Amino acid sequence: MKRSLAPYIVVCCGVLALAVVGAYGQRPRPGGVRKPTIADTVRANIYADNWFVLYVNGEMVAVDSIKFIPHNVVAVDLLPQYPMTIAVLARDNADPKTGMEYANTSIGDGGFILKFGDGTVTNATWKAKRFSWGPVGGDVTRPQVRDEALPDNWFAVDFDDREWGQATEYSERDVDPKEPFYDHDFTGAKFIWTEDLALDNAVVFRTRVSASPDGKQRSDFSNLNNVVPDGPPRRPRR
Ligand SMILES: [Ca+2]
Ligand SMILES: [Ca+2]
Repeated sequence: MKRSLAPYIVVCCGVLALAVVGAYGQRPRPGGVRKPTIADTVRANIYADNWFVLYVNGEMVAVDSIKFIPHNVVAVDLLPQYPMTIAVLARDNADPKTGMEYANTSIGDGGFILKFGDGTVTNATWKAKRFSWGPVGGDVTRPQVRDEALPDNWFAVDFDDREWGQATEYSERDVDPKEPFYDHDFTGAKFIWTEDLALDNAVVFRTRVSASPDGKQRSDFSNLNNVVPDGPPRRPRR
């Protein structure tokens, strides 16, 4: 008697699918949320002349590990969530009392550029405001610095930056990035700073990304900590 193989094929395919889903943690969890994997993240490439701290949706996600030289690129994985509020404090290397560098012998310039794997890039649509600048008027004989207090919540999602000006874009020639910059993907991103690349030494940038710039649909994992797990919690090993 000739028997159809169709039921066996269906069962085998089902078992295989469950095995793959289980292995990668993709099984939908109660509430319809699955565990994120590294494939859900995007790579963030960030270069600052000379230092930065980066907040996404009010949380600190990256700090430049080298405050002066060598000029380095910081590359981290982010789990994107939209709308995405990005806030950056960037600092040029400058003496806090004179605004100058290299033992008060010269005025250095700044520069900041960022690209995320979802297509988020720095450009003149970002907001920018200076909080420390000097030497005032470029006067290197009697150098003075002016500071404005950084608001406590400058990185918060609901911080009101409507009165701030736009960032100014600068060319690669203006900023003169060092070698690590060319080893990372910054295609489409622009160097930004305030209107004064040389004298403004502490700058905050902010922007709000309403949806993924590359148009790719991404899962929202923002409520992950409120999802009831599949099984009972594991007991700690003794
Ligand atoms: Ca400077
Ligand atoms: Ca500099």
